Amino acid sequence: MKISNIFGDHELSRLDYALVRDSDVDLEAFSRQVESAVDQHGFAIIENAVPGVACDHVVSEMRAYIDATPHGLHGLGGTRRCGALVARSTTSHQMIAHPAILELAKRILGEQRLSGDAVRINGREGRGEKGFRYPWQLHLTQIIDVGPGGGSNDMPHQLKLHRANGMWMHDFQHVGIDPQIEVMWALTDFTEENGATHAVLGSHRDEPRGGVRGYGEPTVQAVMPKGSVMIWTGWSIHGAGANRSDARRVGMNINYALGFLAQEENQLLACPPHIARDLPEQMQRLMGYRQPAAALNYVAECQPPEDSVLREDFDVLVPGAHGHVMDVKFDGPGFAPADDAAFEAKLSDLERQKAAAIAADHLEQALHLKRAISILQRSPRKTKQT
Ligand SMILES: O=C(O)CCC(=O)C(=O)O
Repeated sequence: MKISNIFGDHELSRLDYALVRDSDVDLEAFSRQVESAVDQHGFAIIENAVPGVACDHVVSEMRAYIDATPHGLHGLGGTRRCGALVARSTTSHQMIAHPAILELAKRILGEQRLSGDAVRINGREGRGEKGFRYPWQLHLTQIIDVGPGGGSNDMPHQLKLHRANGMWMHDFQHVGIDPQIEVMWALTDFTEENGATHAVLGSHRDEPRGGVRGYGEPTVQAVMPKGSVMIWTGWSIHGAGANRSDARRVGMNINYALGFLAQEENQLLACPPHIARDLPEQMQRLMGYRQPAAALNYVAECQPPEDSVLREDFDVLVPGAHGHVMDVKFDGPGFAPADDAAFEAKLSDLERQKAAAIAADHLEQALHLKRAISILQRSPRKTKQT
């Protein structure tokens, strides 16, 4: 459907992912088309991005959390919102790491390919040729369940039309940068009646980018079958619609943002190391279990997350938990004494402390000690040989 507003002539473009999945259309060419639609209109829809049954699985994996959440928790009116999807829904991973979405995130965030944007690093400016890209990561994962009556006077949405980039402390609008993209998966069919997301097409091109002109413009709704996904920029004005049907409208909002900004939903807390440890590396990295640039995001003894918190027995309260080799010429005595007798004495002392902690029902303390024992046992005892 074509519309005209103060931002020009626009349409909500729809691209069919079946072209990539079932024929030989190249993923990069497809993503470039989506990117071009987002660039022109601020929004684009990918249909058939995943099979409908995958959406049903996500809803059933999240059902207990959705049902345990009141409408309007945190003042969000007629919507129920549940996050921590990486930890709670394995099926959501195929959407969170959907190849077309990741390609778009790479292009729009990493390479800043939308009009007016550029990557700017150390005085250089460009469009993200290899090695000259911004790091980006997952920013938020959230089921948005708009119940019947959601958006009515009785159950008002408090968010209404807005721009996601309104959330940052810094005013990025004059910087020529897209700090985040938003993605809304239809887990049930999105219809006009049940509150499909409203979009003000072209509003990402307001001047300045965070301007207010777009809020009075007519919206189009993201009517789409389940398994489809709408993508928009952090500058694009949008909002959940009212649900006038008698069924729930269930969407899954997954946002991505630059890796040197704070995450809206803290992924490292929402999916803590003891769960993240068992996930695929791609998912760990998307959440931010990595060092996105230079020293950013290190842990304890300047270690990357994968060499610290993601290791089974890493314990920040245990000296030497880094497990790296010590050199007697430069380093201290290490966690593992070089002398065999001292080593055995330390081991049995830790065992004794652990047994005492268990006997006293100090299970947390016992866990630290268990890890300390494990680290002691695998600690390099280089000092002995040198
Ligand atoms: O649920 C929707 O359709 C949009 C929700 C939204 O824009 C938001 O909460 O930021």
